[in-house]
Order: sequence, then C-alpha cells, then structure tokens
Amino acid sequence: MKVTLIFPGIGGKGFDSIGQGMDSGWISHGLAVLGACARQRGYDVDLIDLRALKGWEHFRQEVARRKPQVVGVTMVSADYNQAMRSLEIVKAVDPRIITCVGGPHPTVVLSEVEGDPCIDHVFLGEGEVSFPDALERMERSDSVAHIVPAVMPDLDEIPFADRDLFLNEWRKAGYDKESPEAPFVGEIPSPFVTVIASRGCMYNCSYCQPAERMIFGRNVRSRGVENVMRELRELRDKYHFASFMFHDDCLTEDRDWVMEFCHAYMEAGFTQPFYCQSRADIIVKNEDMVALMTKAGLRGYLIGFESGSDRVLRFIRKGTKRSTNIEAARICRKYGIFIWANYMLGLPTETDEEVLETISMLKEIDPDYYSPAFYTPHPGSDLYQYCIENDLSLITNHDDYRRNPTGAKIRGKDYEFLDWALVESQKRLWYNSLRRRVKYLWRRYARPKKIVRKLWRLVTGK
Ligand code: B12
Ligand code: SF4
Repeated sequence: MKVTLIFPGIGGKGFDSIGQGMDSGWISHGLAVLGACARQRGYDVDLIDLRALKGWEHFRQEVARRKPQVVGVTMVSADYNQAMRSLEIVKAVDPRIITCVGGPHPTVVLSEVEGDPCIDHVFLGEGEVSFPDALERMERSDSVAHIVPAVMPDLDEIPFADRDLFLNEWRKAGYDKESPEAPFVGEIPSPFVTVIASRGCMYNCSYCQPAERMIFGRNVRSRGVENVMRELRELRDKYHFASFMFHDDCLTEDRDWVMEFCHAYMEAGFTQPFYCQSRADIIVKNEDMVALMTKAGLRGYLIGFESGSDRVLRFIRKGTKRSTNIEAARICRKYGIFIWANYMLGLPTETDEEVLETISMLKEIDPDYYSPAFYTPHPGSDLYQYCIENDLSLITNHDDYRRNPTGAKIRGKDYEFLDWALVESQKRLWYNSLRRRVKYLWRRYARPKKIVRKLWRLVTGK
C-alpha cells in the first residue's frame, strides 16, 4: 500500500523555502519517525514537503503523480490552514485516497477537525503504533475508527526517525547540503542534525500545559542512553554531522540521564558541539551538570526566561524567579555557554512596568541570541483558557497562532509600546557591547598562528 506523508509547514517561510532558518531548515521528527514505522511494516512510504514545492498547483500535480492510497498530514495549530487546504486538494485529486491527520492541533482541539469531510481519520497523541496498525486494518479493508486513540510507544523499540524522507525530497528542490537540517546559529558547524531523546515535560507552565501532557502523557519518557548513542553513530556515518541539537522540551530535567549521556558521548570519541533546551532553575541547581555538559561539547542552551517580573513568572507558573534567570546566565557565561533567550512580551495581566523589568533583566543577562515573542494564546494551554474566559484573544485566523512578534495577539495591550519594548529589549548595555567586541576581535585576530602569518605578510609582502 502506498502511503504519502505531508508536511504542511509553510506558514513561516512559504513555498520554495528549503534550508532557510529553523522554520524551513529542519525536519519534522513526527513524520520522519512515522514514516520509519510504516516502512518497517512493509509499506511504501514517501513524503511531500510543501516547503520544497513551488505552489499549490505543484502540490496537486505531485499528489496526482504519486497516486497514494493513504495520506498522513501532520498539524500544529499554526499550520491548520495549510494542512486543511492540502487535504481538500488530496480529496479533489481522488476522493478514494484515505486521509489521516495527527499532531498537536488535532490532539488538543479535536473539535476543529473531527467530522470534516476531507478527513477520514484523526489520530490522537503519538502515532508510532496506532498509525501502522491502522494501515494494516485499511489494507485488510477492516474498519478503522474515525478518531483513533493514542498508543504510547516504547521509545527504545521504535525505529530511528527517517531523515532521508526529507532529504530525498529536498534534493529534488536543489538542496545540496549533506544533512537535511541547517544549523541555527553561527558557532556550530554544518552538517547539522537534530535528535530527540525524551518525550513529555514534568513542568506546568500555564502558557503550555496541559497541551504537552495531552500529546505525550503525564510522565516524561526517555530513550536509553545506548539507544541515543546508536542513533548518533548512525547519523555520524550517514551525514557526518559536525554539530547537533537535542529538541527535547527539557532534556536537562533528568540529571542522571544527562550525566550518563555525557560520559558515553565522550567515551565514544564524539567531539561534535551540541545545543539543547534547558531551564534557569535546573542550571542553577546543577552547576556540576553544566560543567560536565560543557566538557562533553555543550555549546549553547535555549532557555525560556520568559519574564523579568517575579509576579508574572508566578502568574505563568514558570517555577523560576528573576534572580534565578540572572544567576543561570552568570553560570552559562562562566562556562562559555551561548545563551539563546526565549522571552515573551504582552502577557495577560502584565503591566508596562513589568515589561520594563523584562527589558532590564535581558540587559543583565546579555544573551547571545534574543528570541522574543508576543504572547500568543495557544489552544490546549491553561492561559489560552484564561484568555477565552476573559475575552482577551484577538486570534481570528489560525495563521495568527505563530508567536512571532508581528501583530496584536490579545486585547488590552499597547502594541506600540510593545514594539518599542521589543527593540529596546535587544539593545545591549554599552559595556556589554564593548566586551563582546573585544572578545570577537580577540578571537578573530589574536591567535598566535594568525599573528605570525600577518607579520610574515608584512615582512615579505606576500
Ligand atoms: C522542535 C520544535 C519546533 C521546531 C521544528 C518544528 C518541526 N518542523 O517539527 C521549530 C523551532 C521550527 C518549531 C516551530 C514552531 N513550533 Co514548535 N515545537 C517543537 C517541539 C519542541 C518538538 C517537536 C517534535 O519533534 N516532537 C516530537 C515528535 C515525535 O512529536 P510530533 O511531531 O508531535 O509527532 C508525534 C504525534 O504528534 C503524532 N503525529 C504527528 N503528526 C501526525 C500525523 C499523522 C498522520 C499521525 C497518524 C500522527 C501524527 O505522532 C508523532 C509520533 O508520535 C514541540 C514540542 C514537543 N515536545 O513536541 C514544539 C511544538 C510542536 N511547537 C509549537 C509551536 C507553537 C510552534 C510554532 C507555531 C512557533 C511559532 N513560530 O509561532 C512553529 C510552527 C512550525 C511548524 N510548522 O512546525 C507547539 C505547537 C502547539 C500547537 N497547539 O500547535 C509545540 C507543541 C510546543 C508547545 N508546547 O507549545 N517547533
Ligand atoms: S514551557 Fe517548557 S518547561 Fe514549561 S511546561 Fe512547556 S515544555 Fe515544560
């Protein structure tokens, strides 16, 4: 049976955008692992990535040319429009094609997709077991429920994500890099890959939960270190990756796992630098873990600092304080770890003074990368519910679920002031700019080899 998976994520960079930034430079692990699972059961699987196509007509031609019997579309809330348009086109090409959707949006807002005439089956939660099981039933012409319940897979038993599903498609669009992913910051080299070692998150931030628990369950599940090492060896042999990133929501919450991984990584002779997500409180409580991670190759953390106001941090149930955020940044600087700072402006109940506190915190943190968002109410989260109950949401179209700071998201905010805050939050204090400039010049010009080469050129004129 021929199965075509569809990645509709063109909300960020649009059609024909492969290789551009995070939005168009990374694979979907969800589809890559589902593809691997379906192949393992003997199905003929391919993928259409809208980011590698020229437009909707191109998509229609691809569906018609490939003649799938089943399509599987993944859907985050922000991609709802593109996912639904894909499904409409699939049914228009051939109404006999069986259409399946899954991913965060169908799982947390089932009511928006169930019953849609273009969707035959909605898969809840993780699909590694339920999707191939359903394919088998379809092949035997047995009935499959319209809403297919989640089955949690054993993460050490499922195959590794099939990155070639993406790479092969991207190649057709002219992509010529060795791996199907692009580094997102300058200090880590290509080829680059992303890896996921665990699922779920034990924290309870109100702008995120309970959606994460709805998708991945209440408990965090980690793959064994050996299983992750085996995947890294495979990725090294196949794509010769020179750096990588853990996509896990919060890899560092399992300190024992991280310590074991760092030892295994070094013992296996890996030296490739890596990034991962973490939290300020974890960094502060586990400086020895940060030290070991640095030794193993950690180059940077993505940290959700979110706000510089203790009241706001309490309101969003972040479980951290302003002082924790600043201390975490100090520890990162001490170990030379780059900081990618995620933070939000325009949260419900946030005052202008509290926005100023976020700005002043960022000036103290002096991150290497600023990743600001205007708070965007995401379905499935408690804060979304708060916004609905208090009539705050200004989201009228699924495209607005992108949290990029480009438009008004909730009522009662002065977005002109927030636009100013956005710019101001990214201005460094003069002495931090100077320190960074000196460090940059030192790194660029003050290497003994470079100095000798320069002197040589000066003397010889060559
Ligand atoms: C890495 C990541 C990114 C990366 C890469 C995204 C990508 N291309 O996959 C980047 C930084 C680019 C990114 C961007 C965005 N992200 Co993001 N991201 C994540 C993160 C941390 C991991 C994603 C992942 O790989 N998960 C692991 C895989 C295995 O899970 P999965 O993809 O959900 O797939 C499983 C199931 O959902 C299901 N499934 C999925 N699809 C299908 C399809 C079928 C047919 C079936 C049967 C099953 C099925 O089976 C899969 C295997 O179990 C998640 C949080 C999380 N832990 O998942 C947030 C998350 C998905 N992102 C989110 C958001 C909001 C965004 C953005 C909209 C942010 C923005 N810019 O405004 C964009 C949207 C980009 C896009 N089109 O995907 C939200 C989505 C919430 C929602 N309601 O939709 C999440 C859940 C985070 C959160 N808690 O808020 N993201
Ligand atoms: S925002 Fe991050 S730390 Fe908080 S609950 Fe969500 S995934 Fe966990």
